[in-house]
This record gives sequence, C-alpha cells and structure tokens, in this order.
Amino acid sequence: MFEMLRVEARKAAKILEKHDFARIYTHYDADGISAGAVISAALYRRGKAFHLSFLSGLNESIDVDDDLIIFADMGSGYPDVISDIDADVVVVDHHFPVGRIEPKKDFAHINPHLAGIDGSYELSASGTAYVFAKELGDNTDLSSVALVGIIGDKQKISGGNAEIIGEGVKEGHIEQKEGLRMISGKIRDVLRLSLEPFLDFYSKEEELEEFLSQIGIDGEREFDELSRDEERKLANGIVLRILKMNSYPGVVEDFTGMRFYLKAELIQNAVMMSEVVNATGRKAANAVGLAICLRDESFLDKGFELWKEFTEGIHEEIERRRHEVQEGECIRYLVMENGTSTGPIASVFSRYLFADRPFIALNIKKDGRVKVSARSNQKIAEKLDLAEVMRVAAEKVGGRGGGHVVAAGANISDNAVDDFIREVDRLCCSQLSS
Ligand SMILES: [Mn+2]
Repeated sequence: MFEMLRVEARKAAKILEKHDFARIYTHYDADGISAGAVISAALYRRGKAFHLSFLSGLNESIDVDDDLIIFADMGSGYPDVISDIDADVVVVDHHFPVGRIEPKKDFAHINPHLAGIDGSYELSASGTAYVFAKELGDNTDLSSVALVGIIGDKQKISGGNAEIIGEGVKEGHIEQKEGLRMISGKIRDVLRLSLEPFLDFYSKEEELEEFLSQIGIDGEREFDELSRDEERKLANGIVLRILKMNSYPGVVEDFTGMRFYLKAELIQNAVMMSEVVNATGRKAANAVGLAICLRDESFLDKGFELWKEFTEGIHEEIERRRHEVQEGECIRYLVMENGTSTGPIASVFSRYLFADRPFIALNIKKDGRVKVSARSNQKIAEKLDLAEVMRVAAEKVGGRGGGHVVAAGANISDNAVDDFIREVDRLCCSQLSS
C-alpha cells in the first residue's frame, strides 16, 4: 500500500539527517495537530530539535529563515510559496497537489495523491506523517495519534487509513470493538452534544427525554458501559432520527461499525480524543491539543474544558444560524459576521440539515478578511469538485482557495463576498449539470 509513499518518506528522512533542527508548520485542526505531534515525536526520538507553529493556511506569511522547513497538512496546494523558500523543504500533505513546485534546495513531497492513494478519503495528513515517522524509527505506537487525524478529517476507515489502524491493532496500540463511533460520557450528554453524528437534541430537552424513554435507556448511564444489545437499540433509534432529517444517508456508515480505543493515549475513545484536540485548535489553544497528543497529562483538564466550551458554542451557533441559510441557484450558503468558526458549522449543515446541495459558510472578520468553508458529500462529489470551485472562484476575486473535493475553503476580502458567492453558484451549477 505505502511502497511509493515510502520512497518519498525515505527521501525526507535523508534530508532530515543533514540537520539538527527543523522548523515545522502545521494546520490548526485535529488532523494538522496530530500530524504535527507525530512528526515532533519522531524527531524528538531521533534527537532532533524543532520549533512547531500552527497556521490556518499558507496564505499567512511565515518565517522561513531556518535551514529545514517541514509543512504538515498544507503545502501541496501552494507551489508558489514552497518554490520561493530558500531552504530544504519537506511537505507532508494530503491535499490535492496543484501546479508545479520548483524547489530551490533539497525537497521531498510526501503526498498520497502522488503515490496512488486517495488522499481525500483514505489517508489523512496524520497518516501521511505516520508513514514518514516510520522511516525515522520504531514509531508504530504513533498509529493511535494518526487515528486522531483520520477521524478529525472525517476520512474513511479504508485504504491507507485501514492499513495504519491494522498495524496499530496488531501491535496492541489500538483496540477495536463493534459499536458506535461517538463521544464518551453520560448517554444524555452524548446525544445532546454529539456533532458526529449531529442529532439535533441540543435545545430539545423534551424530545430527548421522549427518545430515551422510547428506547428504554437511562440517560444517566455511561455510554461506554452499554451492553451490545442496548447499544444496538440506541443505534437503531439514532439512525432513524438522522434519516428523518434532510441528511445525507452516507453519514450512517461514518459512525457505525467499529469503535476504537487508543491504549497508550490520555483519552482512550478515539472520537473523544479527536474532538478534544479539534476544540483546542478552534479555541486558539493548539498547544494544549499538541501536548495531549504528546501524552502530557497536565493539559488534559484544560482540553476537556475547551471541548465543552467549543461544542456548546457550535450547537448554539447552529441554532442561531439555521434560519439564516440562504439559497442560490445550486448552492446553499450562510454569511456570518464574526461567527465562531465556519468549518464545523458547514459540516453539520451540509451533512445533516441541508444535504441536498453544496453548502458554503462565509465568516466576515473584523479586519475585513473573509474565511470560507465549503462542504458537500460523496454523492454530490461524484459530479462536483469543491476544491476546484473554491480555487477558481477565489482567484477570480483576488483571493485563494482549494482543499478536498468534499471539503474545501477559501480566503477572500469582504468587498468580494457577493461576487464570490455568485461565481461559486455559477461554477457549481455548471459542474452539477455536466
Ligand atoms: Mn487534513
């Protein structure tokens, strides 16, 4: 599976041997943070010093004065930025490569798309980082950290991801059990706060109590302590509820099947760990998520606190914004001013509440910059490449965009919002009708 990817990983390992220090930049989401953790741990074990920073993307200006720069979960879509760097560069990414990189010095590009593996669904940045880490030493225990990013990016448990999980299971770092891939806690809280799947119980207490009594399970019990039979009953109720929303039916396979436990990690439930790490990034406390991935127990309470704050915030934002969603010709979109964050909201809206069309969330920030998240699902993605739509529409209004076919983003300026939405709508219509 990883033969071709390993060739590039070995090249990267060779570049690393020339240096005692690496400057690492990674993305601030769960996949980026866990990819950063995998690389940092592998470097540390190899006796290499490093300095790691988190970015929202390569549209931010960065300091490239060091001799070795490593990018994780970014880089493949920014050939101009990479080509400009006067240093050795390693890119560990799974976004679709755009254009041509012309490196000034030594360069390795570890990206599944360049090695015959589907990086949109079947290998995350954390998984790609794991393949790199394996070339640096005996790092199979980091498979569990890689799984945090796989879940965070809503990837499939197949292909490269399944291979990594299989390795983790074989070596005893990951345990898999049949069950629901959801967060841990009291059942009532899990149902109310869950974002994957989103169950729309947050402010519907009566509905939640009725749901619990119908399936005959005490909401005060711990989710992890349900019997197989009780969990099956709960699963049926959950699936029914989801299918009654305007949701994409494919979401069901994303949380049913296997439940993963990370034996060496501070948070054993893989979904819970991924959510906590994601929340630290969204709350601009990435270092907390990184520390948790590096197994530093002193950050655990802070991590859970941030998770609760972030998750409740998102649910409240969903409540507030679901009635503000607008319709284009072929898309739905939401324009927020100083909203919490666009990605998680766009995910829930596109997967659970408005799944029949591509969904675009725009957040206009105080400084006039606009962050855009675009989401669709696998069915829509058969015809529509959102990464391409974001790239073309953003470039047309002087911004930048890209990403994955089902999950993409852009950065534009506030005076371009209307033109941008119109262009996105036009591009989606034209791709969807072809
Ligand atoms: Mn990623």
